[in-house]
Amino acid sequence: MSKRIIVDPITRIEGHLRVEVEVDDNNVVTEAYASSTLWRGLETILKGRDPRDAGFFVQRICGVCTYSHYKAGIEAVENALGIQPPLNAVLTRSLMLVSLFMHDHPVHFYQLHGLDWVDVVSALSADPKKASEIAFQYTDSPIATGHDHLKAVQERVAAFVKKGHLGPFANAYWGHKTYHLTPEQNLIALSHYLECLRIQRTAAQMMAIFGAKQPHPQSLTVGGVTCIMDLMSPARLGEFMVKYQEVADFINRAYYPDVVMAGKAYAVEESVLNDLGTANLFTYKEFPINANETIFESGIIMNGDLSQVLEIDESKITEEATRAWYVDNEPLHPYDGKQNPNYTGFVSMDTINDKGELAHSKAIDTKGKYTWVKAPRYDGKPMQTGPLANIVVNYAKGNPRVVKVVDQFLKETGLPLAAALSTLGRTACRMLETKVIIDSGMEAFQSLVNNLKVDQETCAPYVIDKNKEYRGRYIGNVPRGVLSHWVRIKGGVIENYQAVVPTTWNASPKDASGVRGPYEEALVGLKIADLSQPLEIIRIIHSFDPCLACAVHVMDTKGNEISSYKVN
Ligand code: NFE
Ligand code: MG
Repeated sequence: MSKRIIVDPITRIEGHLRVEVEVDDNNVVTEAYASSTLWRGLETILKGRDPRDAGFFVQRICGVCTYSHYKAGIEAVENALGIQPPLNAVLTRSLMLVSLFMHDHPVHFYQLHGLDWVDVVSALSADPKKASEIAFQYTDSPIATGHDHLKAVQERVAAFVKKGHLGPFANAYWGHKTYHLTPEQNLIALSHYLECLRIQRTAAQMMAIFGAKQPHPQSLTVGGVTCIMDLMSPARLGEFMVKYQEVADFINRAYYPDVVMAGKAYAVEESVLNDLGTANLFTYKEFPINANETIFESGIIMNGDLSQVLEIDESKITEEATRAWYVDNEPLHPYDGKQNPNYTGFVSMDTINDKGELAHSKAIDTKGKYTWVKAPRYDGKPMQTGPLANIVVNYAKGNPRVVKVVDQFLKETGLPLAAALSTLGRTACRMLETKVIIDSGMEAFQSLVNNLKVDQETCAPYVIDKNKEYRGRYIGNVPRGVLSHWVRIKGGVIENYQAVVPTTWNASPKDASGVRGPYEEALVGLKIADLSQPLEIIRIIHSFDPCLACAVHVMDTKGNEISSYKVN
């Protein structure tokens, strides 16, 4: 008999995500459904607006990747109007994106995903002196060292427990048999969890130096950037460099060694090793560091074949909605995308609750529509995007910046390259992506400083001809993977606007052929140790760093309720 396990909501993500899996008698997942139960959005609201405002509206899609949609909205319009922003603007935007990644990835590892790997309760029984010594196994200059420092961390968390509650550490599956760090290793990582709360503020300040504020910076404009005063101020540039170094130092001395530590310890855990999910990988070039070069390159790998990296043909990108709550099922290219809602809800189902009693639940209709996330496809195929795709594609292409960092990591952990294609690999690749960025990002800074000496141009002039029709797009890489925005302009206003977002690719539902999206595919075949504590499901889903706020963005322009539904 198959059983249905429902996890709703998945916490420590942005937005609302429900996952349902069917398991067989051996507790092995035979089918999976990822459902976004929150409906919001901003694509429809853009119709009829001035294209110069697009960036400001779409920025509100998400406050996590707070800069991604802003940049995408500005650059899609620039692409449509044929504007090439000056080099100073290109490099400033690149450094702001560097700042976003330096913020977003460590916060994901420690605050959102870390506790899937780190058992906080176990850390309380660690010997701080021993932990202080063990920290040196993973880096020559650990942050988590010193008996007093680690003891203080332990006492701080123990104080929560003493009061009878674990505060932010409540409601987890502590003691679960798939945790693999020793108490001392757990304490090391826990101390970095707390330190990351401080360091993420510095990373946010980096963005604000050029962006005026964070979240939601506001110094980008169609044509360029407006932060000329900051760019011409040696003090502001110096401040950026100092903060950059502080955050990079944390990444080198905490994030990197912690992932090496986890990589070694979890090399025995089946549930994080054999679950690549969709083996079609998709990434896009990003981080200009001078007029001609980017840190990462674009590319596609199909069916896990690393021997062949294909070029991207953007005409092959579509979104369909056979299994999503929209009217128009058929695959449409984003220039022609539609989002007319068609909410069909859940079905009711007889279930057994965790006390063994018969109960009734709402459940996903396994034959019908089940999510607000559309199904993006490339050449009709689902694609996995994000740091795993970015690192693996760039490694396969022989990008020297990536090869150097990956080879070093494999040497330190003893893991084979094939381990990259897994949940453990997804989490490691996010750290490795951050490492490549901090190792190369200062090149963009140097190029900017050098260029400012001879050229102070920050904005390109342009006109919008009301008698002309334009269309253009932005495609780039943001923390969760490939982001694209597609705009058509007619009569001087926006005619259609579509955002195809990393989490839309990864949280995609099945399509007309029944082919699963990447989250779903990653779950199938998973063996769950204890059905009442499905930590393995959460760990796999978290490794993608879901952002459902980004993935779903539709609303009625008049603010009317289009449909009502209940969330448990
Ligand atoms: Ni809301 Fe986002 C990123 C974008 S979504 S976080 O990164 O774009 O997947
Ligand atoms: Mg969209």
